[in-house]
Amino acid sequence: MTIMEPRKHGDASDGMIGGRQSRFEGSLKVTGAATYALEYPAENLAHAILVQATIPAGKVVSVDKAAALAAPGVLMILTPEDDFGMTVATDWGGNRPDNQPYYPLPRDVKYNGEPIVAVVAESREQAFEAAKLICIRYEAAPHVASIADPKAGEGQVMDNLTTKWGDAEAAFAAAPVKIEGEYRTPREYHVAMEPHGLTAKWDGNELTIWEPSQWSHGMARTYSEWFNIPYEDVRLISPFIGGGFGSKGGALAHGAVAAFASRKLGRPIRLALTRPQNFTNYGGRAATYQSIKLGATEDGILQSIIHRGASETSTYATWPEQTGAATPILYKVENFSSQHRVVPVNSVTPGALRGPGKNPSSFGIESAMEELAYKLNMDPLDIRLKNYNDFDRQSNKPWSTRRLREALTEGAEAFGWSKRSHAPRSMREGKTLIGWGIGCGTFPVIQAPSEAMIRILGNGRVEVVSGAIDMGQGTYTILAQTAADVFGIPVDQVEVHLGDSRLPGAAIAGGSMLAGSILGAVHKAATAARDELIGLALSDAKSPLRDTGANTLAFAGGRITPPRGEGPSLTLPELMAALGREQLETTRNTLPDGASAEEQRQAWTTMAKVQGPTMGEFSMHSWCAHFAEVRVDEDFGTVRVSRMVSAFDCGRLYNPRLVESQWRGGIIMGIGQALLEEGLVDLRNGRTVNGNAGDYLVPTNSDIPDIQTISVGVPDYNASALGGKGVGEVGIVGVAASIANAVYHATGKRVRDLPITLEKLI
Ligand code: MCN
Ligand code: MOS
Repeated sequence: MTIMEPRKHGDASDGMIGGRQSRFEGSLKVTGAATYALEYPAENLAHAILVQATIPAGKVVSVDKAAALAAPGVLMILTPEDDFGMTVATDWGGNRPDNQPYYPLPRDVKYNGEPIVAVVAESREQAFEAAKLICIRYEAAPHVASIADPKAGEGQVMDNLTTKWGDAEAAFAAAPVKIEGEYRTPREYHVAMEPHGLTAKWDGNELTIWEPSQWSHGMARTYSEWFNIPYEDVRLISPFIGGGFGSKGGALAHGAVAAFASRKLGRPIRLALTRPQNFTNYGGRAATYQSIKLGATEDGILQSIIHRGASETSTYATWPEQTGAATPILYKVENFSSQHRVVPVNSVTPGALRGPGKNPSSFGIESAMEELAYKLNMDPLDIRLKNYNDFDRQSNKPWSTRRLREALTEGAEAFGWSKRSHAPRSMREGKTLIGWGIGCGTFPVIQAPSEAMIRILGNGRVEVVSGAIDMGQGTYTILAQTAADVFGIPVDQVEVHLGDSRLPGAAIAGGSMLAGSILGAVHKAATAARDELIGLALSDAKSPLRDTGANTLAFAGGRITPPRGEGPSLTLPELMAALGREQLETTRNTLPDGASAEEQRQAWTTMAKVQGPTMGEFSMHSWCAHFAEVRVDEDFGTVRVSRMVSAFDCGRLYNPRLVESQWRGGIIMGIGQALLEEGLVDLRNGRTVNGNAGDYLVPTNSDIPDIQTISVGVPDYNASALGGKGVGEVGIVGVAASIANAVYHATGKRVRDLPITLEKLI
C-alpha cells in the first residue's frame, strides 16, 4: 500500500516526473498577478449584458427598445431583429451544416432564461439600468419544464447507447435472489469560482478573445467559423481559468454576442455573465433516472443486470447523460441489457460536468449492488470482490490495467472495514447513528493528439510552449516537470507558456485526457531537443565535449557529461555559449509522421482524432473505491460525512501532490452531490428556481471531513506515453453511492434520489 506522505520540502526530485512539485503558477494566483479573462485592460472598452426570455417556449413578437436606447451611456441594443450575418459552426461531433445562419439572440424561445436581447453601454451599470426599460412581447407556446413534468413522456431510445449480451430477461426471471430499484439524480451545476464571460476585440478582420477556456484551439475554430474568417485570424487567450469542470469547453451564445457587438461598434467589448446566468446560459449535469434489476444466486454471484435509464436534454440538441456508462464494466455478469433514453425538455442543452455519464451511472449500480448485498446478508466488500470483472465484456477486450481489487482491499484495510458490524442501525454513539458504505468508480482513458514546442535559451532556461489549458488541475506544473526530467535541470530553470490558440495544438482539458496526451508531445519534443543538442555537442568544432569519444551525453543534476563521467562537464548555459547558440527550438506532435497541415488543424480543433478507451487492443480505464463514514442525527436526520478513504488506480502519477488534490476535489464535489446539490425547476414556467450561489448549495470547508487517498496504480504504457491514466474526473465517480450506502447502513433507510436531505430520512 502506498499512502502518499508529503516528502520533505525542497527535495530536488520533486521537480522531476513523479515528484511532488507544488503548483508552478501558484504564487501568481495567490498574489493576484495572474490576469483572468475579464481583467485584461482594453482601451475604449464598452460593456455588454444579456436580457433573458421570461417564458419557457414560444416567440419574441416585438422588442420595444426606444426608451432604453435613450438611456445614459447606451451605445447599442441587439435583438432578434438584427441580422448577425453569422453561420453555424462545427459541433462537438465535428459536423457542420452548410451555410446555416446562426442567431445568438433567437426569435424562437426554447427555454426560460434564453438570451434574446443584448444591451451595450459605456458601463455595465448603465447597461443594466437601460435593460429595465426594454419591453418584450411574447407569444407563448406549450412547454415541458423538466424530466419530472408529466408532459415529458418517455423520450427517445439512443441506439448507440443500447448494450446487450446473453439473455438478461430470462436470467433475471430464473435468479433465486432479485432486487429492483429506481435511482434519480437532479440537475446539477458547475459553480466554478470564475464566472463565464469574455473580452472581445477586433483589429481589422482579426479577432482577439480573452475568455476562460478548456480548449483554446477548439473555441478559436468556432469563432472563426461563426464569422467566416480564417482560423489564423482568431486568437483566443486563456492562460488562467478559475475552474471549468466541463463548462468551458465550447464557445457559447454570449461569446458570439460580444464578438459581434465589438465588430459592429468598432470597440472592445466585455461581457460577464451574472452568477444567475451561470445557471441558465449553459448546461449543467442533466437530471437522470434509471431502473436497475439485479438477479443473483443464493451465494451472491450476479446472474443478470437489466438497466433502463433516461436523462433530460434540450428541445434543440441531444446531450445524453449516459446512465449506463459504468454499469456494463464494473461487475462480471453473463447476461446484460442496458438502454438509455433522452427526454427533450425546454431547458438549455445540458453539458459535461465532471465525470459525465459515469457519475450518475455509478450512483445507480453501486447503490443497487449494496441493496443486493443486504438482501443476501452479505458484506458489501465481499459481494464486490466476488463479482470482480475479469475482462471487459462490452468490448470483449482485456483490461490494460485494472487494480480495482487492490483499491477495494487496500482501501478497506486503511478504513478499518473489518471492524464493521453488518446490521443497519447497529453502530452508534448516543443519538448519532454511524454508517459505512462503499462506492466504486471508473472513468475511461481518452487520448487526443497534441503538439508542443521546446525552446532552449542561451541562458540555459528551457521553455515549454503549448496552447493547452491549465484551469487549476496542474498542466503548468507537470509540463515543467517533464522538461526538467528530460534535461536533468532544476524545475525552476523551466518556463511554461500555455493557454493561447496561436501556440502549438493540444487536446482539450476535458475528458481527463489532457495530461496523458500533452505529456506525450512535450516528452517527445524535449527528447528531440535534447538529442539535437547532443548531436551538436558531439560534432560542433567549438564544443568542449567533441573530443571525448562519447557517442551520447548524460543530462543530470543540471550538468551535461559523457555517460561514464570521463571528460568535461558543462551546464546547459555553458554548452549553449560554447556552441554560440542564442536558442534552439524544437516542435513535435503525436500525430503519425507526415500529417498534413489540414490534418494537424483538424486534430487540435475538432474531436475527429480523439481515441476512446476501447479503440486499441485493450479496454483502458481509471478505477477507484470510496469508503465513506457518515454520522446521522437520529432526531433531526442531518447527515455529516465524517471520514472518507478512497483508493485509486490511475496508473502512474506524474505529480502525486496534484493528483491527491484532484482526487480530493472530485470527492468534495461528490459529497456536495450526495447531500446538497439540486437544481430546482418551477414546473409552471420552466425557471431555475435556485439558480444563484446563495440558494444552490455546494459544500464548504466545514462540510468536508478528513479525506485519505491511496494510490494502487501501476504504470500503464498503453494508456499514455508516460504511463499515467486520467485523474481529473474519476474522483467524483462513486462518491454519492458510497454516502447513500453509508446512510442506509446508519439508518436502515435507502435513499434512491439525490440529494440525501433530512426530510427523506425522518
Ligand atoms: N495528473 C497526474 N498524473 C496522471 C494524470 C493526471 O499527475 N497520471 C494530474 C496533473 O496535475 C494533471 C491533472 O492531474 O494536470 C489532471 O489531469 P487529467 O486527468 O489528464 O485531466 P485534464 O488535464 O484533462 O483536466 C480536465 C479534468 C476535467 S475533465 C475536469 S471536469 C476537471 C478536472 O480536470 N475540472 C477541473 N480537474 C479540475 N481541477 C480544477 N482545479 N478545476 C477544474 O475545473
Ligand atoms: Mo470534464 S466534465 O470532461 O471537462
